[in-house]
Amino acid sequence: MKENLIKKAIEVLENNWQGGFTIPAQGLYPFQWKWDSGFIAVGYAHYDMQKAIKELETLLDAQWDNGFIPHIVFHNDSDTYFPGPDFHQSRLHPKASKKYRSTGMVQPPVLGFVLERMYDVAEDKSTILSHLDSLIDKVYDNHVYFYENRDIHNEGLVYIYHNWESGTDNSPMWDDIWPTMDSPDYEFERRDTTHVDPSQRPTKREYDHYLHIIEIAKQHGYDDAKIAEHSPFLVQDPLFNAMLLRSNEALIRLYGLLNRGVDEIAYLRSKHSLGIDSMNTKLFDENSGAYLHFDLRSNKLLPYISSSSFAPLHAGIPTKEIASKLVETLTNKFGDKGKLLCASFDPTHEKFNPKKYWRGPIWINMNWIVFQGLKRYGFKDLAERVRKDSIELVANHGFYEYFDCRKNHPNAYGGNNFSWTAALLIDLLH
Ligand code: 9WN
Repeated sequence: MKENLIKKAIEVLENNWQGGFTIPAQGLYPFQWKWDSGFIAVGYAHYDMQKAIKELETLLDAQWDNGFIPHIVFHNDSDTYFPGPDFHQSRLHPKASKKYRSTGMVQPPVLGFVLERMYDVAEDKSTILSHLDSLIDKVYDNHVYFYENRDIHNEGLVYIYHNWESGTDNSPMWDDIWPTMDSPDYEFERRDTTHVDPSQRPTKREYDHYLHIIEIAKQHGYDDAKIAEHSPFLVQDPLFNAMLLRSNEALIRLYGLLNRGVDEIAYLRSKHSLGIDSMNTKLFDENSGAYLHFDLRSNKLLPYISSSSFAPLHAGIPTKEIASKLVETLTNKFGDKGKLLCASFDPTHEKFNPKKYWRGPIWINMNWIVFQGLKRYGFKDLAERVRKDSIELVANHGFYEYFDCRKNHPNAYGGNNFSWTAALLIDLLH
């Protein structure tokens, strides 16, 4: 089974390869997405390191002069996706790439630990180090961008200003934010709902909110300080910050292996320890037994547990005591016998919807993150359960975007032949 699955996963990746970068899925997502590219490079690293490197080189070629890496790079003029480059207008920002059009927002900073995984997987360490040598400073610049522009309280935690920046687009926690915004009823033509059953995607009203935040950011020329002041959406996300911290750790290790970067290491270390403390004092909630999202507008934690709540395990953020509490929450709320791990949203909550996008289904990238975290803390059985559930889901249903966690309702949803599902499955099978 293993060899056959790897063969099929490679086919998915090869079909989505555009000769320089990889699309997440045909039709539905026809451009290059930032965190997708990172996960995709992990898959390539196992069988074609040149492609892994090229994928990241292309993405980093679209980096802005201030270190910002956009969430979508629009390499072509596809009209199968909305909103496209004409809507986003990245060049409103004076430091935006002149070469590529993109969005004016980011996605979770996975690239540091992706480079590290490539190093660990590579057989020829000296060749991979020479490639990493030419990529690592760009990723470092991206971390500096975050800390210098998005850590507005100097606490080692960065904000996101849009739900698309979280990667977990329509998670129920954002439901509390939408009523605080007075979003217009826009007229626009959705494309996603022509590729996928609309009941598995966000609603029209949710898209109004998504567009409204972008309109506000555009009015301010995508200026970070102005966004921090005016965006109705401003959140410290435990997944996003855990990815940044995990990537800090990876960059520190890689600079060490490259035998350079003394100043860079010192900078990352100081931000890192501040960030770990803030994650544990500000984002960990004793009552929920989980890390939560902090809403900087209402100045309070959003009371919802999701798969993002467990991502800090991957970055070594929790103390042993907090890690045990997280595992208790994961087991009790997400892990009963009737469920596969790991739902993207608390299955015991009334807002849980097992079929709808980020409101419940299992996503393989989140499973990969949770698996790595559980393994890191020595929760071997639970880690293995997450790994096995992921593999079985793909083996039984195919390389879909998301999956039903209910054992008596086996199903797969969203886009098919989805790149990161294929790429991370290759990694989980090794
Ligand atoms: C908006 C590409 C992306 C993922 C996100 C996922 C989905 C886009 C969309 O697809 O978001 O960025 O149009 O729905 O939520 O995590 O990176 O695969």
